[in-house]
Amino acid sequence: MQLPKKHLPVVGILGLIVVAASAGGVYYYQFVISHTSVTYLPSHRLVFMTAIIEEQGGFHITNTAFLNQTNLPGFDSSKGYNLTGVNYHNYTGESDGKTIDAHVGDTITFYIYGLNATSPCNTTPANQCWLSTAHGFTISGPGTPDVTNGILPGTIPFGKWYTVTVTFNTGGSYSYFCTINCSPKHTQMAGQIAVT
Ligand SMILES: [Cu+2]
Repeated sequence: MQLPKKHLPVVGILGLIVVAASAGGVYYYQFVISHTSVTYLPSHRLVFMTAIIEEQGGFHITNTAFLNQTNLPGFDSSKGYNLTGVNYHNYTGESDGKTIDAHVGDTITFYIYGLNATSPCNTTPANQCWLSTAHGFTISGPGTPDVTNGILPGTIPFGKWYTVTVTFNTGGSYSYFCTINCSPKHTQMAGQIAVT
């Protein structure tokens, strides 16, 4: 349909109002509503990590996925997890390789492989060496996560897999860290779990 030319400014103004209104709606939805009323269905996340002495990188997240079924994947400390026939899909989390995002009510299953690494000896104090053959793993934060599979604190022997499943019912900033004195930089072997 051809509009008469004299109506064009009116159409233009109406168009601007529609654009402004929808932009305002998006703004209201994203910045006013979502921060107060959005709730999340609890999800089950799988977090795959490696653990090596801090001098060689410490904990490192290699993949993250949502588990879309109630049964946990098969697990063996020598072979690791078995995702054959498991209903899951990958997602991309934080990019620093150490931070895990979750929502209150989420369950996280960790799969952590202990990488072998010879720890250096300190010269000061003299001959202080770290002869660890395993890393440890635990979580601390504003609440105590419910452990539904595995144990916490746990042990990650070099060359073996460790798994633990925890549910976060309290929001806040958690940290996970090694509990075995494995290297001079052991106390820095840690990462964050942001539960929002
Ligand atoms: Cu360690």
